[in-house]
Amino acid sequence: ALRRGGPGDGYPAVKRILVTGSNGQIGAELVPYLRERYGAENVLATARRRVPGPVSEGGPFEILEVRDGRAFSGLMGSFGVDAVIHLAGVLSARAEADPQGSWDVNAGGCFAALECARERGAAFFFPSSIAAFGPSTPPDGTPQVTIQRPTTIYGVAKVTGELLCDYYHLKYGLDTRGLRFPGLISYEAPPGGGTTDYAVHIYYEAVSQGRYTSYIAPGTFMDMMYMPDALEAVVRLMEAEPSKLVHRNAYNVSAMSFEPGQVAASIRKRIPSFEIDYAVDPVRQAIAASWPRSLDCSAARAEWGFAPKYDLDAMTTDMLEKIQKRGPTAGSGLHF
Ligand code: AKB
Repeated sequence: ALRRGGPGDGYPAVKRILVTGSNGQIGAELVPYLRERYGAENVLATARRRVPGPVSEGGPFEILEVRDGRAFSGLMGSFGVDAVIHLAGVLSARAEADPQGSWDVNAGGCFAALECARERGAAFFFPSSIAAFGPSTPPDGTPQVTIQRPTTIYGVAKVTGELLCDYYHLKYGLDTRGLRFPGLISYEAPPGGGTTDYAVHIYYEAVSQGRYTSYIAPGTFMDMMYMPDALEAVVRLMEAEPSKLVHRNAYNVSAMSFEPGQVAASIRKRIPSFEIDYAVDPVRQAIAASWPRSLDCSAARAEWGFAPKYDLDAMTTDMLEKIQKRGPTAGSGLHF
């Protein structure tokens, strides 16, 4: 869908890409990554508000509320969009505090975005999640195709998004593609309101406080991935040969599975005095317990070459280095 150039033409036929939710944890890094790869002028970042920085200043930027179909459709036409990366959404724990409002943004926003993509025949990327699974899903080696009965409103909207993407592909031939993201760890923009966020906060607190109180209980395993691997996965999937994509919406992807004590042990290899204790939040713990412990990603590897590079220790080294360099304030103070 994002593949550049035609066979033998020697010149890249660069796509025009619209990204929603560009100020979020993924968007803040994916927008500069896409601009670098496809040309800044070809990537239109959109978000509900303008935040000074690379997203709004490094290329085209427009304010967009994703449920406003008319405004969305207008931007699709004026920018000549042929690929939509739809990232706007409310994360799992925050969504539980407002199920109705978050359904509206997560499911309604996805539907509005798909409709706009349909009008122009644009390719479409949807970020699903490990949240699309629930307690009745096999938790270890969770298969690509399995039971999906999530018990969070966020998860229900993710399954809905996957099904809508399938429907638009089947009914309208839209080139929809998606990934079931695990917890994503990054240092550029902090996540907000997720269940896996502890695995980001812990690094900031390790640098600023030398200790961390985890809201997730010891022994709770969840799938995770470092942001550089997530960015590469999005581009690999969107550039993949369409005929190879059997499971389009959406692929299991994960680079590691760990529990809080293991992150602490990894941090201790670099900061030996680091300490962890626990004050478990029942809401986020219940969500975590309903998700898989480790995904089977063989379909992603076989169909489009998913190949993450970072394991826990490599990620810890990079996270601590980057946070130490820029100062720990960027990610602290934004805890859910
Ligand atoms: C969350 O915790 O809500 C997200 C996710 C796994 O989708 N990081």
